[in-house]
Amino acid sequence: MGSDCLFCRIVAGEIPATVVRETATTLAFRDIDPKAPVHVLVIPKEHYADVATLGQGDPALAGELLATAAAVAEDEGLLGDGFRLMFNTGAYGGQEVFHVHAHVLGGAPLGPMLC
Ligand code: D5M
Repeated sequence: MGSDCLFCRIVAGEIPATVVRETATTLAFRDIDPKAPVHVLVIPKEHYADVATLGQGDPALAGELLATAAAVAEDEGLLGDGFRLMFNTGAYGGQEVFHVHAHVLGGAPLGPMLC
């Protein structure tokens, strides 16, 4: 996608982000407006608009995204008490940035619903 996409610009290094993990195909960085003590976004470097498009277009990359999310949860000390992994998808799902991202949320008890 490129210059029109905020998260593509983070991947390109054009917009700063607090990166916590990077692989050849994925990037994890702290959410600018955290909704929990730990709030990290995990994205594929390649542009896909949402998780449905990614899951159907490149299931292997979707798996790599999940592996990075799990590694972030481990790094952040979330595996013992648990955490939430969330993909807002489309207008009714409350998605605001249309470059697929997993929200990794934890560090405190979360309510039954969030965001
Ligand atoms: O969530 C989009 C998320 O993206 C929302 O939690 C804020 C976050 N955001 C927006 N801009 C930035 C930058 N520049 N750095 C880090 N995080 C950012 P959605 O699921 O689309 O509603």
